[in-house]
Amino acid sequence: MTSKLRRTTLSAILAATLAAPFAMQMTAHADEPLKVGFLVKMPEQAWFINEQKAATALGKKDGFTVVNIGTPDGEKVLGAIDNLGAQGAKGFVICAPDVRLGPAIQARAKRYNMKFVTVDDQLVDSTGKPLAGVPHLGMSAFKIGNQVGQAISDEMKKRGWKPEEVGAIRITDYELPTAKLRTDGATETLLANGFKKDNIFDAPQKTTDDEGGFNAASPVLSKHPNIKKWIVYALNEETVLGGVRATEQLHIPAADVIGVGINGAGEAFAEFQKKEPTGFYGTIAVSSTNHGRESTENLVDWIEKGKVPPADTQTTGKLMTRDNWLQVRSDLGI
Ligand code: FCA
Repeated sequence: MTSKLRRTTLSAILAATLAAPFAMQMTAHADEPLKVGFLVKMPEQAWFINEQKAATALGKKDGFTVVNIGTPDGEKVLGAIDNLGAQGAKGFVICAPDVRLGPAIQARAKRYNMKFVTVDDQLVDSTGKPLAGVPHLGMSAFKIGNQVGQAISDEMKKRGWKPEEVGAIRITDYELPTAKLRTDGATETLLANGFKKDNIFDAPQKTTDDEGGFNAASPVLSKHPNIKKWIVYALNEETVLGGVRATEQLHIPAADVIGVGINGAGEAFAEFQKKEPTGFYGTIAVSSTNHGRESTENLVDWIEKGKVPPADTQTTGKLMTRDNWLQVRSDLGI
């Protein structure tokens, strides 16, 4: 054997040895049914519980497995992708805890040759633009914000409130594009209906849940004790509920508060079932069931049939209040 030939043989053996564990890993999972992940930033929030439930139900019906994982920070997201990779999963749906994790998530998915789609919060690249090549399904955020603004304006008129005597707590998360679009949409419609621009006060939130809303709204209320009537809006109903709780803490009567959220999930239902109406007037309900089911279906069709999902699917919402919540809930299949 010439030394050149020996070298070639040796490197071939080396390559085969190195490749063996990967090949074994692939064949070990080859006969198992398809497995995909469903990763959400807040696994305790009713919205995300519904999405994961819908994904799991679709898997049961169509014969694939969904691994539901809660990923509240970047480290957990990357760990979850590693975990899915080791289990032989072929892809995942994700609502990430920070949309700027986009390039890191994309790199990690590539390592395991996994496809992924985003739901609710669209990932961005290093320049802040939507991450290319990652299909997304989310709310038509600005339009749904417009619906929030319209619902508040209509209710203000119904209660005979004069714009000059009303303050607005706009609970914001400007790091999250869908959140900014939602509150911008609401602001636009409120102003178009005669709301006073100077009476809108920003309350930046740290987390997009009740606690985040409460902590953001409280200092705004304390700073303006002369304002007696308040409206509250934000990216979702959990946050608005936190804001409404802050008005209750200061003994502002429910009749003097109009909070309108977005989502239409468990928290709003619980509020509508309270004996007396609270300052939480309503919410723009969107079907979390459809979000969970359709995003998963898109991913699975992509993996199994090579059908690339639409780049950006935008869903619509409907105003849900104490009066119609049961009907809207069943219409939307939530
Ligand atoms: C964001 C919010 C959620 C829900 C979702 C559709 O992720 O944080 O509450 O509104 O968009």
